[in-house]
Amino acid sequence: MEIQRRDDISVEEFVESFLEPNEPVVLGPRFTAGWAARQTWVGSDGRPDFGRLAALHGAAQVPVAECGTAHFSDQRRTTMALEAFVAQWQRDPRGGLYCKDWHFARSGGSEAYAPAGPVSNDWLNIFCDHGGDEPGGDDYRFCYMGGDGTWTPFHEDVFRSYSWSANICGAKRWTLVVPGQTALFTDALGNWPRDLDDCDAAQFPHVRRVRRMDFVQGPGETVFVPSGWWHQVRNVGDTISINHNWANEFNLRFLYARLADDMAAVRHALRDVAAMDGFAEHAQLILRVDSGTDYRGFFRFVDYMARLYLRQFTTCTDELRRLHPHFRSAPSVRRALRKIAAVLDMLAADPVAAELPPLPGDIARTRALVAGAVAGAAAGAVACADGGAQ
Ligand SMILES: O=C(O)CCC(=O)C(=O)O
Ligand SMILES: [Fe+2]
Repeated sequence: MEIQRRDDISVEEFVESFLEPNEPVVLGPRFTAGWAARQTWVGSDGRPDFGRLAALHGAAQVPVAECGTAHFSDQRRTTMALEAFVAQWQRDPRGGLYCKDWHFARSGGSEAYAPAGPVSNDWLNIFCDHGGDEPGGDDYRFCYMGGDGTWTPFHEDVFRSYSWSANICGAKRWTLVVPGQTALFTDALGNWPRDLDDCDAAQFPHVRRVRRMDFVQGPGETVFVPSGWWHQVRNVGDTISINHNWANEFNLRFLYARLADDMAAVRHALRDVAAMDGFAEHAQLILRVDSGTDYRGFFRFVDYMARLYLRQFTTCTDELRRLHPHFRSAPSVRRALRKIAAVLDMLAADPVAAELPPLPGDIARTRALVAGAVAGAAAGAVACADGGAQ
């Protein structure tokens, strides 16, 4: 299958053609052309300016994967100063060291780039900035850098979130798998291959039938990875990228479905002790360790966003001011609230939530507030529909 590409795209078209249908796309280099990172980190030969990187961020402690190793479904990881990483990278460009999941914005890098308008509707990072301890508690803004052949094994993104990933320099070879095919690539124990192109045919006999998109992302291009599209990525030449995991009204239901599925798996694994005192709370604890959040954490996220959108009818909040104006126009605010209402309805009907005080009451209260707004109580204008000026 062919990936779609757009040199330019309006936010409205991105919503209609990619966010709503949950389809991937590669956006052209114009979306990153103005980034400081693209100008200052890259030499005139198009390769990383190693000296500059070390001078700017050398002291930062960064997580580094050893791509030649396996650690469960991932790779072995260490931490080192960026300066040491860059020195090793220069010394041995094919040594397989891959700086990944470095919380780059948190280490002072937020001036180096600005998310493109179409992907600015980023509730996960708004919630993290507000100090919400769930889901996750840390932000989801990363920098990746590594030499030719460094790679990320096959995976689905955290919480079934979206990702966008922009190349500062270098190229990436991507494989994206159309959702709904997990039966073709998991074995009886629920294991999946680290590399779709190099796995045990006896363990994964159907892997060749998986419908997938294979493509190369060039310098400056941004890949949008929709929710639930498993993927693996391999760098071609010395490559630096910036990416965010993100979520919003369009994939909130996928995040909830993922949480509910994970919950069902935990309850199944613990079925022999289901009668024990405090079982519901124990199951939440395990869910939290396994999946990075639990029912209360997920509700706190939805509740925070619901209240933020409700406030839009009277105040232009700083949080939403960061989004492209399309995403805070009156129709978008109402659409976000409708989609939040749908997820709150599912949570209210979920027997797991019913057993976790004070969730049932909290869900009912927020649901009533959102339902009131959706039904037209706040059908008028919103406070900062016009690009943020109040
Ligand atoms: O660039 C990589 O190595 C991995 C990127 C990725 O998995 C993502 O953006 O979701
Ligand atoms: Fe990913």
